Parts: sequence; structure tokens; C-alpha cells
Amino acid sequence: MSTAGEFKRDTTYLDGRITADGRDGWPLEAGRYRLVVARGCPWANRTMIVRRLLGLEDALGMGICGPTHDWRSWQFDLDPGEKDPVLGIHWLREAYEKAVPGYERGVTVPAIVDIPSGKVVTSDFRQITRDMEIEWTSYQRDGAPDLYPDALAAEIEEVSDPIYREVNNGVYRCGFASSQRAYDEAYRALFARLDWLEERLANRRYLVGDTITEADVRLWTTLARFDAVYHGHFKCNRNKLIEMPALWGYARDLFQTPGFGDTIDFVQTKQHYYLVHKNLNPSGIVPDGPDLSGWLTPHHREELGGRPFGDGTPPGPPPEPERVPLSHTAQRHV
Ligand SMILES: N[C@@H](CCC(=O)N[C@@H](CS)C(=O)NCC(=O)O)C(=O)O
Repeated sequence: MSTAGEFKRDTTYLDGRITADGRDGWPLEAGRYRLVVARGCPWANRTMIVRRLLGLEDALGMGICGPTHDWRSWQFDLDPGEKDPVLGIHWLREAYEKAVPGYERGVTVPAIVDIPSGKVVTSDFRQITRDMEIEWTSYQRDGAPDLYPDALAAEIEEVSDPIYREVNNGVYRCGFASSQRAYDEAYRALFARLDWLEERLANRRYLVGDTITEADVRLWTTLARFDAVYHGHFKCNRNKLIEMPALWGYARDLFQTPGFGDTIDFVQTKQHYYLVHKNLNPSGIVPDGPDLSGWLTPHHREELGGRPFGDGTPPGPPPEPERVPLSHTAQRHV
């Protein structure tokens, strides 16, 4: 049963799949597809992290939209001439409309576009990371970790499911509730789940098993935005992430792990939320805080053991064009 005023997420996607055997009409091929993201978006952030951890940067290029969108769509307004240099388009909507003429649903990131035809193949963020893990294996780097070990699959989903409802989507349910009751319910569920996570992570380094898995990627992109955006903008303000010692240590540990923190642009993230949601922030003022220097402080989580990459190794630095400017990172406050 739903509560009046509850936020309802549109979860319809273009759902083509790029597979090694091409059974869905989209055969795996290096250089053929482009991942389209925006730095602010937590769902796109998952795909950026998995691409980095698996070392798919050369095989699957990435286009980065600017931080804001209007009713038309996201746009490539950060690129020279305000066009994605590979797709040659300004509005992401153009790629959705190539795929489905007269496309009327949400134009969302992340999306993967087939470069030769200019059509969006998929906007299904859950399947995108799974397919990077199971279909893109021939292009993964040496030392790529197994982010979804078969033996842990059931536990990954069991843990991720309530985290999705109450935390990842829970912060949106707080922010976009249009009745007090819907907000109260979302807020209670969010902090109850964060308390549960605080306990779970007190004695274990990662969410499932003793290595980084897809479950950590999914949770982390929300934690990374918590104090900068959700605490104020979405009224998730019982406390800040930095006031929950285990969760804050866990979030910092991953932030400092190559492939996670190096995908985060705090400036664009704040611009995205505070500028796009005019109903929540009519003045369009983007807050200056919070102080980000804490993200770089020692977390001591190594003392819990764990093997971040299992039998694999950490990825190298991001390709030069994808590096976040220092003034948009936690270094800004150091
Ligand atoms: N739509 C997907 C997730 C992707 C998503 O919501 N992306 C947001 C940015 S964080 C977006 O592109 N919004 C643009 C829009 O809805 O017009 C879902 O809810 O399952």
C-alpha cells in the first residue's frame, strides 16, 4: 500500500544489452559504444566506478554531461562547441529519439549509446554494471576484481535490496515527499537502515565478504553525496554521515580507494541537485559547504582486515580527460 504524497520513481528503461555473443543485437566491441554520465548522478556514478575498477576506460569511452538539465534533457554543455566530441550531439535526448522516434519518457543518465547509429542501447543502470562484470570480461584489465562473485550473489542482492529502497532511493523519498506523513515514513526508514549499517560495518570492512563487491559500489554513491546534498537539500538531517563512525570510516576508506573518490566532483554534484530541483530550492543558491577535508583523513579500516581487490589489484589513475579538477575535489579544503 502506498502513502499519499510518496515519491514514485520512474523505472522504465531502454533495456538493450551489449553481450559477448551479440544475442540482443548489440555485440561487444571495443570503441563501438559510449557511456554517458553526469557527475552528480548517483546511479551514473555506479557505472563510472565499475568501469574504473574493471579497467574498461579504453574499450568503453565516456561522455560527461554538464551538471544541470531542463525538461528537454541533459546536455553536453561542458564540451567544446557544447557537443559531445564523439557523438556530435548537444542534447542527450537526440540519442534517445534516434532509438525511439517520438520518445516521451525520462531522458536519464547513465545511458550507453551505440556510436555508429547514435542510438541509446540501454539506460538500465542495474544491468549496465552487471554486464560490465559478466559480458565485458575480454576487455577488463589484468588484475580486475570480481565484483560479483557467484558465491556471494544471493547475499549481495539480499543486502542491496533494503539499501536501495531505504537509502539509495530513500533519500529521494525524503526529498521529494509531498506530504508530512510520506516524509516521516521515508526519514524513519532511512535512519533505521543507516543505524543497521552502522552496526554491520563496525566489525567488517566491506558489506559482503571481505572484498569490495557491487554491494559496496551501490551503497557508496549515496554516502558520498550525503553531507554535501542529502542532509540539507533532501532534509535527511537526523545527523550527518561524519557523525556515524563506522559508516564514515567505511565511506572514507572507499573514497581513498582508486576508482571511487576519483570519480567524485563535489561542485558539479551540488550544482546538479541545488540547481535542477527548483521546487526544493527556488533561489538556485548552491551552498558553499560542507568542509570536505575529512574525506582525506586516515580511516584505520585496514585494522579490520579484508582484501579490497581480492586476488586482483587496484586500478591506475583515471585517464587525463576524465580527471576531476582539484578545486572540485576534497583537496579544495586541505
Ligand atoms: N531513472 C532511473 C535512474 C537514473 C536517474 O534517475 N537519473 C537521473 C539523474 S540522478 C536523471 O537522469 N534524471 C533526469 C530526468 O529524470 O529528467 C531509475 O529511477 O531507476
